[in-house]
Amino acid sequence: MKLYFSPLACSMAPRIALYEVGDRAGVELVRVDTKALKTESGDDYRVVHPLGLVPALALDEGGVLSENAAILQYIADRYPEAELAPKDPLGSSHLHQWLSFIGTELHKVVFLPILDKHAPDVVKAYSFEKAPERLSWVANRIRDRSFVLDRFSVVDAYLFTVLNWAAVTPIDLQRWPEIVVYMKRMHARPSMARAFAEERALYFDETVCSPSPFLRW
Ligand SMILES: N[C@@H](CCC(=O)N[C@@H](CS)C(=O)NCC(=O)O)C(=O)O
Repeated sequence: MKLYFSPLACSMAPRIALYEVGDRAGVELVRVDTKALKTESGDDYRVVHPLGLVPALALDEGGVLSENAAILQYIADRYPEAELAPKDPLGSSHLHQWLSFIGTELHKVVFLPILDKHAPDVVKAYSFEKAPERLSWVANRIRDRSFVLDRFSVVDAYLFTVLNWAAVTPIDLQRWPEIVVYMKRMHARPSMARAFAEERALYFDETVCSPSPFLRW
């Protein structure tokens, strides 16, 4: 299996999930420059994913999966012993509910426009205005829980990855103490700490800017 990723992008979520699985996943990590649309060896990334987006997961049996929600679900289903997703129908629907919410309401509605330097100010303002209600919804959910679902799941991998971006936006997560506690708890998990440390090092190597924004966990 090959996971195509870009440092600290949403592709960190499947990396975390694969670290939870451990060595048996036998994953090869392939870094992508999403601006140049090239892999680190100079291959045209559009051959893997025509839209040039990460993550993409090239499967041993052939074919490529894209979309975080699908890739995360696939990893959880392929390695059930890692217990990365509930198995009962309602638990499974809650997993889909949260993966969809994170992918649409947080990733694309809130964070993408704020992080995209080409997004017009009016779009950024719209996203900034939408953030508090959505983050309060997350905070309410995790107030008395260790994880979004009853136990650790791929939802937490995706949520940690996306909320991590707040550090380089004007969104101050300190307004939601439950989220801060959750992020610290997630970062204490070996799979998260490893993925974050590795990708953070690659990211700052690439951008040559101060690492301080991502130091807070
Ligand atoms: N809906 C896709 C979104 C993927 C996505 O937006 N990936 C970003 C990184 S977080 C990307 O590849 N951006 C590069 C670009 O927009 O050119 C998913 O959930 O996987």
